[in-house]
Amino acid sequence: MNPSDHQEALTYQVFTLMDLLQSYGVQEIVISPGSRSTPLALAAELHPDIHTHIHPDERSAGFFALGLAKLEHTPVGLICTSGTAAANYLPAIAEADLSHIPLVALTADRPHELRDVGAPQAINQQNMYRNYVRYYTELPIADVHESHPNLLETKVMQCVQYLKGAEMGPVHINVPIREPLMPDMTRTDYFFRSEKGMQQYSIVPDGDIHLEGHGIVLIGETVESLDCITPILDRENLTVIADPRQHIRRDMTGVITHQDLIFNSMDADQFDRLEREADFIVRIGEPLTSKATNKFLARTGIPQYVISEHQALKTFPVAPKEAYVGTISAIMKSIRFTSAGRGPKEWLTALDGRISRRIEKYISDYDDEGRFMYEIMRHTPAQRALFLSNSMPIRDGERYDLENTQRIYANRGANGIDGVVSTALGMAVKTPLTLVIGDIALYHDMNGLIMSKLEDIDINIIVFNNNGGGIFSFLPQNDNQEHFERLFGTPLDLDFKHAAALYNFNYMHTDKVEDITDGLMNRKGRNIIEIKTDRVANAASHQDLRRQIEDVVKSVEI
Ligand SMILES: Cc1ncc(C[n+]2csc(CCOP(=O)(O)OP(=O)(O)O)c2C)c(N)n1
Repeated sequence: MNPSDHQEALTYQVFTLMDLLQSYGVQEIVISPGSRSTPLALAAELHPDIHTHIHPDERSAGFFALGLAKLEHTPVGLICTSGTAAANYLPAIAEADLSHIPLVALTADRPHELRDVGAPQAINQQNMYRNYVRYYTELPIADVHESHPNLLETKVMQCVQYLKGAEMGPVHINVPIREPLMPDMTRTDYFFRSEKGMQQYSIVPDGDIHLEGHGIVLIGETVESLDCITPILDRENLTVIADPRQHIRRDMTGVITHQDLIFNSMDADQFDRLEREADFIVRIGEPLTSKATNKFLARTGIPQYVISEHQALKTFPVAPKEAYVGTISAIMKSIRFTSAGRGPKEWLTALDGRISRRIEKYISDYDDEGRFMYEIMRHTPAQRALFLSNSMPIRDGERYDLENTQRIYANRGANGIDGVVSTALGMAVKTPLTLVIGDIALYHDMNGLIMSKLEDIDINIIVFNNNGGGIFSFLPQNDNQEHFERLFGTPLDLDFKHAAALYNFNYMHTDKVEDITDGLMNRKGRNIIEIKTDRVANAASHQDLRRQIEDVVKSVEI
């Protein structure tokens, strides 16, 4: 191919690829700088309907894209150069796989003659995310063969099938590019900017499902908004329990949210009563955060039914009797519920209320992370989303949320502490947001803070600095003090005021719960609020309050 043919073919390929992806809904792309990816980056940048973000760190970029996509499950693209740059997307792609987030990784690659020969920045990128993506393809080297347009359309059409619906998740297109790398930037006539419909999936079961008696409906995180099924759930014979990440708990009254404390504290007689009174369990959406609830599910003999909006069925913690895959509201509408006798709804909802009141009464005796979380939630306005990091913030969030007013988000697909800052910042582009995070997780993705500065993204970051991994003090590893600090506690002795200064954040620190006010929680701009706590005292006071709750649960008469 002569040089002008090469440039023409390359320009056609990358401009058309970008235009096709945009026409199927990819309107945002996070680009990390590099040379081999030049034509892809320029194509995205020049496309008038694609908004680009520039992120210099691919690991954080992957999570930033995940955050951009997370709020509405809109597809977001990623562009990086060849080599280890691409490998850095893996953690975010693994999370996207498990949390069904439509990411499109476009990795530039060396052409075939530069692979396996010792050429620089060339690693094996072929299907490198194979365990985590729904679709992989490699484009041919751009050429002028007449089959090329059809091939591009086909590949994009195949890949976008996974950006919506029951198999939604990440996809990977590897793009080998030969030098010279500059496309013809005048050829924006390749951008047709058409809108291609992506099928709106609605899978409806063909049979009639009949569930008789009293049921417990456990609802985890879902892509579909479940507001429309509240009238179906609002029945005498259904006890509804919602995960903190399930927003139905904001809109529906009588939803139980203290399931973790309830299942943690129930004794054998109470479990027996539940077994007698509940005839079935319906599990909707993703598995729940609460360990105690999952333990209960694993051991109960009550027949369980799973309703999954994704083909990749998650049976954790135990395989159900039956599973239905499809649109949740359609499935729920097709279920015939009939009831007789007395179920557990009354005492379970009463118990949920009594736990709230007990927390309310005694919480002010403490000044630990749980108390701070309680105050943070009380003072955060409803329109602000809360992103709660793994591991204690999401658990404390579940435990001490008495008002159920905010939308709560977390990376609970793979439960990683990597990429939390970047995911939260990606989300903060689209909604006012507060991130609550521990010191280790903040350190882990400190690089991610740069996007707040580069794109002027407002965010409130509240860091519980207990100088190490607080979660481990709640685990049996804590019993062996000889190795605990070095292997699990891992104190880092960090003072985040330096991070705040480096990334141009406002900074304040406090150890007084009185400082958690409406004003502080709704502060505009880019803020890091550091709360210094003590891991050992925090674990002890958590156990203390838990004993109070145990008393409440145990006092329920059988
Ligand atoms: C990428 C990754 N590495 C390690 C872990 C294991 N892990 C879970 S929680 C945790 C400590 C977190 O500490 P911090 O962020 O300070 O929060 P805290 O436990 O104090 O709430 C670690 C290392 C993980 N979940 N993800």
